[in-house]
Amino acid sequence: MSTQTTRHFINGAYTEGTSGRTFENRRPIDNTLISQVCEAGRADVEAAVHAARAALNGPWSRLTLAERTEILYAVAAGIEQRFEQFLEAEVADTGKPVNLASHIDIPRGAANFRIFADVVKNVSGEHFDMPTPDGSGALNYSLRVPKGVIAVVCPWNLPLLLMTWKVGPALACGNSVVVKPSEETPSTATLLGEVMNEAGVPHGVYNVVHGFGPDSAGEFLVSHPGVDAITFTGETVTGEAIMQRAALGVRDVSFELGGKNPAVIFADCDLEATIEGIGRACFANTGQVCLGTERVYVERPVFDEFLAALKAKAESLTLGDPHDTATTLGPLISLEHRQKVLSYYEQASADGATLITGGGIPDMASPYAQGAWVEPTIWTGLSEDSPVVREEIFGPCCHVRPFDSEEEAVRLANDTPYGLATSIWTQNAARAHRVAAQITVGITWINCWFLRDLRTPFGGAKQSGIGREGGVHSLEFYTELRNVCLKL
Ligand code: NAD
Ligand code: 6OD
Repeated sequence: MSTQTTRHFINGAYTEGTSGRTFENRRPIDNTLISQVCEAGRADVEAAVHAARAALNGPWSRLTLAERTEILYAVAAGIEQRFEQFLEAEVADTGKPVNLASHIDIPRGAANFRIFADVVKNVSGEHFDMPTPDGSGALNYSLRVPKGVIAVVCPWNLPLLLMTWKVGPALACGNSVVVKPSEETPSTATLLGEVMNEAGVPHGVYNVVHGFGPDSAGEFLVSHPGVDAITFTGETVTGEAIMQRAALGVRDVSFELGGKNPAVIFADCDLEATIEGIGRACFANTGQVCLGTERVYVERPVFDEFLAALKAKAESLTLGDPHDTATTLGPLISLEHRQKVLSYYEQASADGATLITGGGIPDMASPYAQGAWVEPTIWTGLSEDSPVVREEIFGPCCHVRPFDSEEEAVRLANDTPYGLATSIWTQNAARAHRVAAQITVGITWINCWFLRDLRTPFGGAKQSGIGREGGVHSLEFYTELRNVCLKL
């Protein structure tokens, strides 16, 4: 069987580019080869940015808002028409269960275009009448104009969902984009090129270049002076590197970065619903969700009961064939990432953790023995300064610790350089409200987790990000607000 090639998508056409270099894309379930991926050189990134600029100055800018949004609805419909193709591509790249990808990743890929088409159709501007010395007056009004060519640099954990979460609003606001998908998950961004063409998106509006970060497509793209702004989702340390590049030319950034998210569970919570929510927050997508919970603080009276129930939840997860509807846990994204996660499992044991469940590599039958599987894992008994409690692991694991007062819970939750998300579990609404106000994060869930309304502001505090996207908040990043003063 011939090996497939994953190509760049530049100016409406697939191309192998000019670098002559390729890299392997492998299935994390069994480490078999999916495709050889073309790696973009500087010339390929240059071609993509050039195409994006030409489209911006050409046909894309001449469309009316109604025409542009109709095209975005067609993109959403196109994803839905090719649902199975997107699903298969995402499942191959990530190993996530079809149950998960078919309910979250792929539907959100379509929804991200629809919601932002709706948002931009309903934006109103501001205007101010002002007096002038000659008495005739002046009218100030604001215009929102596209920011330009946007670089979209993506991670691997929710590839289509997180990429379209940026491309949807960028295109809705009239920008053009050059996307750099994660080297681990190049397939769905590539497939989207076909949908863009079928939906009538002018060539050059949506471009995809493949490669790695440093000294590869990612760095070439964010360093390119033809890029007007950079939206990035990934690790905080990568955000720091990109921000240095963005400083050249004083380009704007929107960053969704790492987290070490706490959950705070009070004794009066609905324990069954809490276990269900925390089980998802710790283990969904094999713990590879930036909003996931890796620190769980539980009020002492329910600590033992909670821990036993969470252990049972972890042990009920079924690993295996992603196409089997009984499968609830996939592998990690790669053997390399598994090495990182396992190093924290070893660190936990070196730091004297009590292992409640998991802690290693599961016994997987053929053909999965070569895959990047890891056991869902729970610890207690670590001190708060252990790297296991301080650093983002991005695996299916959590540390659970008891607390004795609301003040202590808030102090523990806030003791981190990150500030992405938290969840609070209690039936006391006043307390929930009080605690929510004190935990420094961008996103707080009370008695739920990852319940998303795409109109709401999304982003992180502290080292978890810069800026907010979602609904009208996305317009702050994807448009320039221009004031016009008309002397009457
Ligand atoms: P990563 O930072 O390693 O890579 C993300 C992307 O950046 C990849 O496409 C990579 O090739 C590229 N890249 C790496 N170095 C670069 C450089 N110097 N210049 C330009 N591009 C570069 O992140 P990851 O491992 O793919 O994803 C996991 C991380 O993403 C976790 O830290 C997770 O918390 C975070 N994340 C955050 C959010 C959020 O909303 N806050 C969402 C998803 C993931
Ligand atoms: O739901 C979203 O829009 C979003 N940005 C989710 C991020 C998940 C992180 O892994």
